[in-house]
Amino acid sequence: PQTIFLSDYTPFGWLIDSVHLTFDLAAHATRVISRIAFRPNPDAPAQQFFLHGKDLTLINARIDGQDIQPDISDEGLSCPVPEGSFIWEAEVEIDPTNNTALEGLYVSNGMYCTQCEAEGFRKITYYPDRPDVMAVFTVEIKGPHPVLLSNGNPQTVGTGHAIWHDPWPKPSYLFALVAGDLVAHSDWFMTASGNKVDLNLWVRPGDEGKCAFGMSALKRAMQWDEQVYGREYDLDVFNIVAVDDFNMGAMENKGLNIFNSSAVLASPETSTDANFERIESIIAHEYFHNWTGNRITCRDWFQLCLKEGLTVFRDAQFTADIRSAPVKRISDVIDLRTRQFPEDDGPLSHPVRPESFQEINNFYTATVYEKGAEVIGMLKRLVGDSAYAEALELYFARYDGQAITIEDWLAVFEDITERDLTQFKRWYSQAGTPRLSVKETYGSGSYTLTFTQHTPPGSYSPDPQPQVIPIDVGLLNANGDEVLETQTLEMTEATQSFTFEGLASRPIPSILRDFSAPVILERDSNNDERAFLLAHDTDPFNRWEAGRALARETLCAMATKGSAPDTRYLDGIRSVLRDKALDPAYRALMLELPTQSELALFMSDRGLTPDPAAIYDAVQSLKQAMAEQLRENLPTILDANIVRQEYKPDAVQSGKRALYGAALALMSRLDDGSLAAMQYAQADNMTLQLGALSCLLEVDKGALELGAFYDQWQDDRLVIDKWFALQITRATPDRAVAVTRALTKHPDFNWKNPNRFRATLGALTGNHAGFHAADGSGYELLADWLIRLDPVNPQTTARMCTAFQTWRRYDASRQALIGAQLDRIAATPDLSGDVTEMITRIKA
Ligand code: HT7
Ligand code: ZN
Repeated sequence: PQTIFLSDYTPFGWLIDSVHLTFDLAAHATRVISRIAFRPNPDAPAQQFFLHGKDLTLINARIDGQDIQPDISDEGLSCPVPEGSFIWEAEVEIDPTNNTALEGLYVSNGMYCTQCEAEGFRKITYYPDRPDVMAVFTVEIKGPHPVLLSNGNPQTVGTGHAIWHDPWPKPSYLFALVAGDLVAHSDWFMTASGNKVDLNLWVRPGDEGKCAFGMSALKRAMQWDEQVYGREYDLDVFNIVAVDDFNMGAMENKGLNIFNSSAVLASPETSTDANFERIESIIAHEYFHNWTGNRITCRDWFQLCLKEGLTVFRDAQFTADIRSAPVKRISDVIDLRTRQFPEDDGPLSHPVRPESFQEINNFYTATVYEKGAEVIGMLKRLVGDSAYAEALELYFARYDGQAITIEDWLAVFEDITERDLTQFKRWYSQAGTPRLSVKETYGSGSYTLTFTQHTPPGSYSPDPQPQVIPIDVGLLNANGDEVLETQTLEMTEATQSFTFEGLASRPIPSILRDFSAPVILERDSNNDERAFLLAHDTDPFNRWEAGRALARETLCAMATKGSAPDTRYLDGIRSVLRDKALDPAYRALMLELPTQSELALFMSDRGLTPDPAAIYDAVQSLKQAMAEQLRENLPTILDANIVRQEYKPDAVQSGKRALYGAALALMSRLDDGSLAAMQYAQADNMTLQLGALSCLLEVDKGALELGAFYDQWQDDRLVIDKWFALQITRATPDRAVAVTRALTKHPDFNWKNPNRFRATLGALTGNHAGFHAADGSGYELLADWLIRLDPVNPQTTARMCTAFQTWRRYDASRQALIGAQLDRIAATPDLSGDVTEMITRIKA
């Protein structure tokens, strides 16, 4: 495969005035006719005319009405063209039914749909398939389907024929088409300027009852974007379509968002509170792309974080605003530590803006998305809220309709604040998670914090330089009173001191409040101080963090030294749990233990070799100890958090159910699951039903309920995904591989469906001790299936290779076992470019 470099960027030699596409849909032989008006790009160097194209059968091509015979390769075509403007016309044939890669035009359950980001449009017709070529599209669709959709506004719409026109210039990756037997859940939204927008959520017949929440979330997002960012919707219609076979969560195509059905369909009976919250945030995310991604897009794919980092940041702000800000922040940090820190710490580490790639699909990563959002959060913290708002206004005004770069993005902040962001830009170009260590001194009322930053060198950044780190700090006195309110310290040097005067006694610092930077804080603290902050910190994030750090410390000591659970953790957690002034959702998060993979990273960061079985045993013992410790309190907590009102997936109710569920899991260890069994029988919503089943399986009960669950839900594909995943997630380490293997033989294991594949093999990789079984059976089973899936769907296969990215952290025997599977995958004949790149990088 070819490596592409950011430094090689050259603009395309032509601009496009208009694109007219006609689709004649047929299962195996869809015809696509294109008519494109090209004109020379005055800002581009002279070049050969080249159009991308993949897996296309060219029927004919014409320039200004004259037949031509272009040179065709696997990647596209080239031909001589006139010096000035010209009209390109081509007819190609494609086979959507045999398109199992789910990229380009494909068929899912009889429905035609497209996925063009990043480079899927070239599988539809010959075109300059790059984000900096923006054009106005008109699309005509012919096909025997009741619903025919494309981007923009409808011009003619009926069964068998439709014409759509999108007035906003867009790159090809935002093109979309849908055709099928679909039904709409419809509503409308009045924009602040008084334009009425028709809203439709298109689903398969039978799914109508799962649309109401998605629609209401869309309206909340539209309103929020007007109120907070002043962004209005810009077409007469906004369509969302739910599709069962989809590689990711959703796609922001202009005016026609396409969603994985798991990311939009919901009902109280079939969806958990977590599902509802995820749906709300994905709908918001895709909607927010209308401005951050669509109206202003990326010049090239190296700039992916320009749209993704900013849009993740915006969707997080939205969730924080309409739910709980501390709970959202804590959840995001858990996610960052679970997915992004391991990526940045291993062979797949790359900067937020990578400088080279082979397959762009492999760079839709936690680093680009989540660390990309953290970088924007730091920028906002450094410049302040009002400068951020002004910079964003300028951003939208200056770049509307353009395809731009990170330099352009930073320029608006420099112009508004007159700050030099040269050093800040290192967050975009340096890979790796900075380690921030702290030393402190106190004397004569003067307290000094000295920070040192160090980013471990990696292949992408062999010599990392100091970054600008906003460090939010508060100080407490021994009574737990705040003697210094949160201040943002701006660290720019490798080592830097900050002094606070006039303190009556040595303070207890609360450092990196609100997780003000994506770094690993290395502080020589102790469990007494952590327990103090768990009891007193006024910053909700750091209070939670103190509990998490205590849990990590005690679990690490239990796993490596066989220590007993630290009573300071158990006592501290009990106090928090009993504090009725605290939001139940927050208390539920406090009860959650660090993930086993987080503990593995924590240990390897300390130079220890993590033993997955010992970590698992430590977690089980600590849960048991927590249950014993809270024995007296659990009934009260359970009783106080039963929701008696009609089900609503809002923050208040879901917070109570989260705390109830966490308490029930502990209670099940004391009563052998009898309360959980009762709750399972009475549950009238999926949160309670699945929660109860999970508690039962965790204490090795629930076989009957598991069977009953399948019988009840066998016709609901999204619920059956949960049934697959839960059994594997809850399996003990010695059984996880066998359970997974058995489920891959289940008649419902449709491995070509990415959701089902992820619910099964993805769940295995999430069962830390099961996947890392000492005999290597987890590695072998995953490799078997990756090898099988690759020719069918390289994109999903490549994403799942990341399960091996942490391999160097484990013992020699596990490394050898994983290494052998990586070699086996690499040696597979005709391995896709996607997977080849991933395996090569992981092995490097
Ligand atoms: N911008 C989209 C990213 C994406 C994608 C979505 C679905 C299938 C394949 C895809 N490749 C890239 C989704 C988003 O971040 O909003
Ligand atoms: Zn996105």
